[in-house]
Amino acid sequence: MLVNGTWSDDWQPVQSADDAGRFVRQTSRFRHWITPDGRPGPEGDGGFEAEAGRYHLYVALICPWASRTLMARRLKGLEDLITVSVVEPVLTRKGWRFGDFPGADRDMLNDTLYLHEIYTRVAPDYTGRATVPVLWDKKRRTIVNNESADILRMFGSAFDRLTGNTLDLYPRDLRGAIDTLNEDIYAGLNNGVYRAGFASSQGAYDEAYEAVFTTLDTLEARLSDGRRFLFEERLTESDIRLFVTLVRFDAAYHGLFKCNRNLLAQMPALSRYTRRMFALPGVADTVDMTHIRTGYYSIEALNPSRIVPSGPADLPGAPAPG
Ligand SMILES: N[C@@H](CCC(=O)N[C@@H](CS)C(=O)NCC(=O)O)C(=O)O
Repeated sequence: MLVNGTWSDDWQPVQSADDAGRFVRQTSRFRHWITPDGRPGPEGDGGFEAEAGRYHLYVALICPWASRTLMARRLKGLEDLITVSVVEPVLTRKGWRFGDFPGADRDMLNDTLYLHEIYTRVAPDYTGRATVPVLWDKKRRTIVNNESADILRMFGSAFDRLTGNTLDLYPRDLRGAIDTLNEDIYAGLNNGVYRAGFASSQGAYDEAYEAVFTTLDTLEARLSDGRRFLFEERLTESDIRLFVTLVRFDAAYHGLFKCNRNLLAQMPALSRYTRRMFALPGVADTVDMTHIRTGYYSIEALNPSRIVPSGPADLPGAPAPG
């Protein structure tokens, strides 16, 4: 991580822990919002008006948080308006790196090798982890926002006047219910799997494992009536937030993060749902099983040999076995 703008060599992929060994995720620092007219959003400064070609997204395809923003970019038809760079899947001792791994990019925009250089360019005294996603403003040469939940929400509506896209990922009448469900999915599942994987005590792991499978059981029951999405026929940001964790579950969380009561493939409604989401136009392009597998299993603290398992077979988006 960065400490006062300098890369610290004792960086660990495992984030901080509390006294009981529970994994603690850092809060994001850059919280400005792109809005249709440049007025400030719920947090941060104004001056970030929705414009074609002005913004750039730095992502990792291994990362569920970054993948939320990539999915929203596709589903909201923002591909021609917002450019993207993908880091390599392996988190190095200096954090995310740009390079030649298939499906990754060089940083053509800021000409950096490591993502942390982008953070210090904007905040020379930055202390914290240099995380993806990063939403970059080419005009003001600064970071707009590095919190995926914010980026997902602003992509949901800020550019609608430019794109004419009317898909409403956060409809007014569902907002309360979406916020509650997002919170449950975040605590029990999105972050729950990380709490299981990065727990540093048995008690913290047990607690997280319990939360993960309680949440999955609740969602399996909710989807068993055959509904297409979490809110019946309406695709919302909750679906995006759920999908990014489900699609990684059997490939990474079941094995590496020890969330192994069962595979997602053994939960019929959730499996059907995951494939349905995967089949939505453009979504498959945001899922790269090679990046996901290589990236997660390269976390040395959890997998010292860094051997990438071959199975399980038949994952959505995985290259055919052979
Ligand atoms: N709250 C952030 C979390 C992002 C995050 O934790 N990203 C991870 C990858 S999945 C990361 O970049 N980690 C780098 C590090 O910890 O040094 C968000 O949702 O945007």
